[in-house]
Amino acid sequence: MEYYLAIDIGASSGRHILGSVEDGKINLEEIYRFENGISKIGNEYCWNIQQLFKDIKTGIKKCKEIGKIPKSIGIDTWAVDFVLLDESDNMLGNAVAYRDDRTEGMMEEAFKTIPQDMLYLYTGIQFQRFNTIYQLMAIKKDNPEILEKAKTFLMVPDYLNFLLTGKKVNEYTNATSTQLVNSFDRTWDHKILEDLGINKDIFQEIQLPKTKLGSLRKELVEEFGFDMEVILPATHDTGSAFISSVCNDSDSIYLSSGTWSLIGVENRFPICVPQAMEYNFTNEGGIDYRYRFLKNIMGLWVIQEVRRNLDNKYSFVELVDLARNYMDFPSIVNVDHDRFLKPENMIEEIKLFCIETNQRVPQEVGEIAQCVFNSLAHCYKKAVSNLEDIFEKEFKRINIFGGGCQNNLLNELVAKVTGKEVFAGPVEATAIGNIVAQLISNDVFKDLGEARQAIKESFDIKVFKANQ
Ligand code: ADP
Ligand code: LRH
Repeated sequence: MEYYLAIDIGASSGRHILGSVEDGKINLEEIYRFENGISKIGNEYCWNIQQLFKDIKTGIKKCKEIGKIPKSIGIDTWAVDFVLLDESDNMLGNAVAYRDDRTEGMMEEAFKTIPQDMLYLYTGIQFQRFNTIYQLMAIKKDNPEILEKAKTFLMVPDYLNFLLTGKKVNEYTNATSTQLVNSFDRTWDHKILEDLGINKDIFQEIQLPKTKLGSLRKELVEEFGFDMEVILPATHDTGSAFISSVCNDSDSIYLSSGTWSLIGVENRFPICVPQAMEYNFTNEGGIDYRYRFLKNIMGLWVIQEVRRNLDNKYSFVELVDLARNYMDFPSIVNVDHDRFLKPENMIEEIKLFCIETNQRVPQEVGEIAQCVFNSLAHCYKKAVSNLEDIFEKEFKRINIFGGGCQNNLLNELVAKVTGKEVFAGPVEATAIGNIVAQLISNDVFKDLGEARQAIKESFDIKVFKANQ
């Protein structure tokens, strides 16, 4: 049996999942899981990259312990965040997280140099204040010496790949999330970089998913007691997740449900029409140059924060069960508002929103959870209606995948509120997409079509009827 290892690191947790193929079906085995999150270093919210790399190594060592040494591995993570390296390849500053408020006002600053509509036309990328472009502008304003010393720009998974292999490349799907890649040329947009005064030489060659990066550094081979090939999946987790949609027809909408909810469709070309910009839909690069035309919605981050505010006393399953006691709770908050990006206290912020909008203020834990899930479903409904406006057609179903698709209450609410049939699964969509890129690169599957067919046949999908 040949094994392929996906290391999928989301904003809330990371996991090592071994994939193998038997009789055309994909089997998964989770061998290691670890926490991820942001914490303050000085006055900045940061990722602990060093700890992540330790966890990556611990999980790789598990493969040897269980006697399943993978033929190749691939890493994917959340998007937009990066590190800058000096001439000796040391990190300059911290791995600052996108929720840090250093980017406040930076979008408006960028638009002074590049008009907003031109930026959208060049890149097709939505306007989120945390995009890499605005993070780089924040560094330029607050710590210009960092950018002056920087010799290398690597996105988080690029950096982890560099630590594994010694090779420096920027993988395409994640690079597009920077809002610095031209959506038609599919490479760094030097005009944007020049206009913003960012040194173009720090950016690496863009490499596509399925590229074989090479073997491990010598010292790691010694540490692990084996070598393996590092392959680029769609290193942007959402790019890998969308590969695993089981509804690949033109009547289906995809919803990758995790810390973020990413809702949209897959296209062969970017859609940069004014209406798409007005609705703030993005055209992120995908495998085989598929474009994910989607909207970012605040997602299960909101319930993660509620849970944290309650000292993690309740599991996600318990929060869903408690919410079921308050199905008629009426208040709806605009979860998509920037105020929910990193509030001091999520529960208080939700209550405040209800007070300000003259709605009933949730008090019980179940009321708060119900308010969050119902609000998410209503937010999805709006995005669906935006999509139907742009495509001038009605979509029939929504395929929800990722960790959040285990929330049956949310699945039911989405079916009820949007009036669309919901297909829930696969849960580990991102890891599967990551493994599939490796499988195609290793000629186990001939192409994406064959791989998607295998995904459909390999994983259980739950159906929620619209009128339930
Ligand atoms: P990330 O974007 O961090 O990779 P995941 O895809 O792992 O996120 O999804 C995490 C989310 O999935 C959690 O925030 C939680 O809301 C939801 N979740 C995970 N397990 C369950 C479960 N058993 N029941 C309901 N919801 C769940
Ligand atoms: C989801 C995700 C999303 C990005 C956000 C920063 O994990 O990658 O696609 O917009 O994190």
